[in-house]
Amino acid sequence: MTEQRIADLVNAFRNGDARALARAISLCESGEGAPVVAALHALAGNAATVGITGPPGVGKSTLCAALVRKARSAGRRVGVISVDPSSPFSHGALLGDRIRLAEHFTDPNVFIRSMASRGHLGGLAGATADAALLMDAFGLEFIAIETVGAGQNEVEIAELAQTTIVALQPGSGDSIQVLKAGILEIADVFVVNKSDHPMANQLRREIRAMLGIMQYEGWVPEVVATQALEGDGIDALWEAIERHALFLNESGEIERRRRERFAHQVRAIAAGRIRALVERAIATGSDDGDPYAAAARALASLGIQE
Ligand SMILES: Nc1nc2c(ncn2[C@@H]2O[C@H](COP(=O)(O)OP(=O)(O)OP(=O)(O)O)[C@@H](O)[C@H]2O)c(=O)[nH]1
Ligand SMILES: [Mg+2]
Repeated sequence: MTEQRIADLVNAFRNGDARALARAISLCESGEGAPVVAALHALAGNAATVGITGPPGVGKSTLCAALVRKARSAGRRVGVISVDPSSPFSHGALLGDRIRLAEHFTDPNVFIRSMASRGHLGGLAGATADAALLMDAFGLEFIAIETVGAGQNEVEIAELAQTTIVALQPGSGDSIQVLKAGILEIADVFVVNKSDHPMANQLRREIRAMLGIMQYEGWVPEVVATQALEGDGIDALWEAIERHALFLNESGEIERRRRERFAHQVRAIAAGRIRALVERAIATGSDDGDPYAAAARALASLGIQE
């Protein structure tokens, strides 16, 4: 893009044109977002970002839609980022999200964006972090980021969001998954969704028992039971999010998280670039003989001497 077109885009963005926001995010997705982020990042820093993660089908999108409704009734301008772990174009889940978020599609104060986490340099942290930053800079005040829990995704969402919600459902063995995936360290709020299920109380007990084993300093994760479809428990969830935000502000933890998020983004961008350069060196190098020597040659071609 020419400098003039970038300047026009930045101007339209500053004037509150939602198409400019969409365009800016698309540029980030195609790896061309650097000048736009450079021009706009200073406007960010005011949004509350909430990550919602959990196993497939647990009700993340339904929770997300309910939280959007809540944020709108509190008068906040809202952004939603729905991260699809595979392709956003082939997955049925996206259609489902559109249906669940349908009532918000016509609301000019709700900006909804789906993204693929694969295929971006830096994975989830790459374009998703850019999108969250740009939505924040655009003046959206509550940003919800949904991603399917798939190992690394949960950890990344916790780096990205101020408040991380881990949604689980009763009768699915989810608590075992939590232990395995290291989710206890990253959840700020646990949601037991579909709490009309007979096993809901057991799941709550299991989560509480797991929390009891951990040594938390400061914030101890809350456990909220919801029935997202009916809107039950959403007020309690909203209050837990607000308590967590208050804790972050009063303890100064918010600044530490901001620094961590920044470092995480820098790491993702820099590592993504190095990876791309290494891939290029591999593609153009010879593929016989000693892999260590080939790696050293690839690094040497980037000016890195071991
Ligand atoms: N009984 C019951 N069903 C629910 C509840 N919340 C969501 N559902 C249903 O569960 C199904 C999955 O909900 P989604 O919100 O799409 O779940 P998700 O976690 O976003 O799913 P993926 O994005 O595909 O991983 C839908 O059919 C919802 O209607 C609930 O509290 N109780
Ligand atoms: Mg979903």
